[in-house]
Amino acid sequence: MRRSLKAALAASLLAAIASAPAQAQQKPDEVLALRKGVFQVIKSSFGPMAGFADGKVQLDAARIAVLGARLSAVAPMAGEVFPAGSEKVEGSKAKPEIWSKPDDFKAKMTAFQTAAAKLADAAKAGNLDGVKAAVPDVGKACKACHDDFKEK
Ligand code: ASC
Repeated sequence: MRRSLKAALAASLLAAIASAPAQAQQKPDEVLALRKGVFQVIKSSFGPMAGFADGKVQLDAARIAVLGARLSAVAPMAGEVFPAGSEKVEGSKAKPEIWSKPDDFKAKMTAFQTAAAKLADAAKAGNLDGVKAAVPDVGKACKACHDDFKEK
C-alpha cells in the first residue's frame, strides 16, 4: 500500500474514533460488563478502606495509598458507564431515573468523586486519621446514589 494512502487511512480512522461519542459502538453486554467492572473496582478499593476505618481490616499506609489512588482514578468513570441508549440493558440494576433525572444523577456522581478525591489525598499523604475521617462521606455518597438510582 502506498505510504500516503496508509497515512490517509490511519488519519481517517483516528478521526472517526475521536469524533465518535464515548462508547457509542458498545454492545449492550459490553456496556454492562464495563459498568459492573467499574463498580467492582470501586467496591474493591473502597471496601477495605471502609473496613480499615471501622477497625475491622488491617491495612498499612502503602496499601491504603494504592487503594486511594485506584478509587480516585476510577471514580470519574462511574458517571460514564450509563451512556444514552443503555437505559434498558438486560441484567442491570440501573433505574430509569439515571436518564430521566440527569442533573440529579450528575450532582450525586460529582459528590462521590469529590469525596473519593478527598479520601485519596489523605491516603496518598499517609494521613491515616484523615483516611478514617474521609471514609464516611464516600460511603454516604455511594448510598445516596444507590438509594435513588439503583434497584435493590
Ligand atoms: C461499600 C459498597 C457499597 C457502599 C455502600 C455505602 O463498600 O460496596 O455499595 O460501600 O454500602 O453505603
